[in-house]
Amino acid sequence: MVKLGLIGCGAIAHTHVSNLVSVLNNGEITAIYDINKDAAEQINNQFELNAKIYDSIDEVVNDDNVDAVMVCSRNDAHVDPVIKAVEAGKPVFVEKPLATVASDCKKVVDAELKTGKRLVQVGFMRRFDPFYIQLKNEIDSGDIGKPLMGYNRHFTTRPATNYFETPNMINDAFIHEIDITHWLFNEPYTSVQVQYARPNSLNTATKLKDPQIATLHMKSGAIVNTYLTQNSIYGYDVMCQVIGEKGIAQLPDMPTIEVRKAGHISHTIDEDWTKRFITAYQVELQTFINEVAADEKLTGPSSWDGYVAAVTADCAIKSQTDESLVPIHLDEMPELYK
Ligand code: ISE
Repeated sequence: MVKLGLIGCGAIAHTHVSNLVSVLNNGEITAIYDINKDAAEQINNQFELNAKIYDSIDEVVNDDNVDAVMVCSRNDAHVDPVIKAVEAGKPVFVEKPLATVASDCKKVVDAELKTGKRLVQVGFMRRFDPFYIQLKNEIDSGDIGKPLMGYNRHFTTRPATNYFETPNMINDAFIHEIDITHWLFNEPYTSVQVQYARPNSLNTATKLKDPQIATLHMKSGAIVNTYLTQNSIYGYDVMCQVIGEKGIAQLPDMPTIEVRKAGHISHTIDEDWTKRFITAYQVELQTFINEVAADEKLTGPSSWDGYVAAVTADCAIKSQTDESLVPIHLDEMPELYK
């Protein structure tokens, strides 16, 4: 049994813990910390975890009854616990983004490189989604020819948090497409541009410009557009279409059953993103637990992937200021991540 220390007890922690206690094997929460102790107690009671509730991150990380750490705190509070876990030599699963700025991600990469071992898995769960995996296999098979361009839709029903601001569209939402697109296309980005479309009058987040369109340019000349909103109102809707030289591959429009009734054909569209990606959340965490249990090299998205995404996100946030095309420069990938 892999004993896990949980840091941060918000919505995504509930998703992971619910999966842990009901579907996953070989993992249990033994220690918890949240800046708000009531939240730690609430999750402990709700899922009958019987975990020890601590007053600090250090106590969780250094508890002998903790084999690995799960960081589910606010996006801007990931780095400290991740580095502490790495320095204690403990594997750590951290929710996306690894950090909200690339310089913080670099600190994690450097701390991990010092240990000479991969200890970090970042929660880019889309890489574990069965449909994204099929899409990648199709592209990698070469059957649609070289990928030339693409389109993503990333529509969230309503803002993920009540403090959602314009840059969060990038480092909280678009970060998923940043990670998945270069993984699908097998090549690095050269530049990114963010533009604003007509403002949605139904957007209630006063510090959020919504909707946005982000364009990623790749080394080969391939271009991928992503339409982003946190106010789709009608439901959570994710699409990815890749256009190749000989054909097109795309995610199913709605991965739910089709119903024909009363003169209509319909699909249910969930409001909640965790339902669309529930399998992906389960497989990513089970993969982490299995690899930790077997003391194997972690194979999920690495801190380097988190860093690459954050470098790109930094450039996209820069573009948000004047909608210009911002060049992206990446360092050489260290051996540990190859
Ligand atoms: C949220 O934080 C997530 O991570 C979801 O996967 C994403 O689709 C949503 O837009 C984000 O706000």
